[in-house]
Amino acid sequence: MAAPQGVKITGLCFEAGNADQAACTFTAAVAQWTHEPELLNNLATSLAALSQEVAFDGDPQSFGARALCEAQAAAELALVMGHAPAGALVQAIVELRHQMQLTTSEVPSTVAEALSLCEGRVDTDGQVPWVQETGESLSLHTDVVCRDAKSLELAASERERRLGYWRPSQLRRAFLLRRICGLLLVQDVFDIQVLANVSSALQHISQLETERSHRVAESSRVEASRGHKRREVKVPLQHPFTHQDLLSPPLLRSLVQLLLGNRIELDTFSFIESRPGSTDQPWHFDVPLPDFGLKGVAPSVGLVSVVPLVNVMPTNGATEFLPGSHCQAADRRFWMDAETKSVLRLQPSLTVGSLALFDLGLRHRGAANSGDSSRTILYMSYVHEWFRDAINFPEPQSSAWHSWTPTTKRLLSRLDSRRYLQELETRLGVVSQSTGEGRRDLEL
Ligand SMILES: O=C(O)CCC(=O)C(=O)O
Repeated sequence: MAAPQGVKITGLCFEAGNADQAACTFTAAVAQWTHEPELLNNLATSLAALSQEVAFDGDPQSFGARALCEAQAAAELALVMGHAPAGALVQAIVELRHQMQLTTSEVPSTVAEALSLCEGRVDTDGQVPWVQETGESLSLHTDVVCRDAKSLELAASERERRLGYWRPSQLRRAFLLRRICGLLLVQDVFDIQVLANVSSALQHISQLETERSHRVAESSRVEASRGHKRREVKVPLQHPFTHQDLLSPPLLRSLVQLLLGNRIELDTFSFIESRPGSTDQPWHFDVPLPDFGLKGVAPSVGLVSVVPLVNVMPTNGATEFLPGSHCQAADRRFWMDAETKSVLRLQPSLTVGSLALFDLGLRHRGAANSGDSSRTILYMSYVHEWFRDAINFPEPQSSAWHSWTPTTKRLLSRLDSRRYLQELETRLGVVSQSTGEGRRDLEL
């Protein structure tokens, strides 16, 4: 069994004092189970206790002041993630910060402020502005909060990278960016050597696919054209692509857990190559998404991770996004002609090692590559285990299925495909490995 990710941090906890030890332990626990609001609540309590144990000289940058600010971020997050008792804790921490004169009510509370890290002043005047703002009103903040690449950035400190955890204010930031913008840019997540191995394995696959597509007239199931001089190739499930440091390095894993939970699977795992001369794709989202019938921000069905294997920028066709377009607008087609409307567009540059993480419902497109070399990215979508993209990834059906009426086909699709698989296994004389038992306890 793999060692819990939090182990690196807990190792350090043994040397700490009491409140320190508790904060340390809950930091490790949150790194391991970021989707659990109760753990965030416990982290908030321990950070608040820690802040009261250290001497405070009035400096808002002091350790105690920052610990209290992080405590507030953890408690707020626990509250929006559904842990109601965190509400009282938030109030208590806000009160404490007032007493220590770490907050002021001069500055109005805004979502943008909640996004600032604990290094700066975070005013809350007793309210948690963003907790109430879960619906349509959040989209009013898009132009301010998502205005440029810098505002969407999540940069781990050296310590966070080394130990593989995010401090609560960073998690709060990620949570808000997903909600408001549908997009975050995360710096330095991947081990460069892992990506170098992936890149060289891909060059080989790319070469084989090119030779193959010359031989095979029809595009194969492995490769799909994604537009002029652009193709998507599924990566094989073998080394180095199955390396955990590629699929879920600790900082990414923690974000995916926070934003989606821990019963998550990869749905798309491909690389996308756009060659010099490729043109802009139309604005789109990748999969048909359930309509939750909610105005504003819908729960996230999944997240796409764009992992550049070369530095990407507007000149070589970095992916372009319409921040905020994941929110349900009255007219779903509103975003189709973004060219002619004054909507916010962003085409962030990304360096190798970083990634763009965007909501599956966010409109985006691969842009024209006007450079002189190919632009290659890995394209990985993390989805809830209950989500199934039956359009892009239809399951195989039996020949009987093809003879049924549309209604029967629709209703019996998954039953038919299970039966079809079983029949194939029987014919091949293989014993089915597909019991649900092995998956039940698997968590991210
Ligand atoms: O190439 C890109 O940057 C994005 C590609 C994309 O969105 C797609 O092919 O659906």
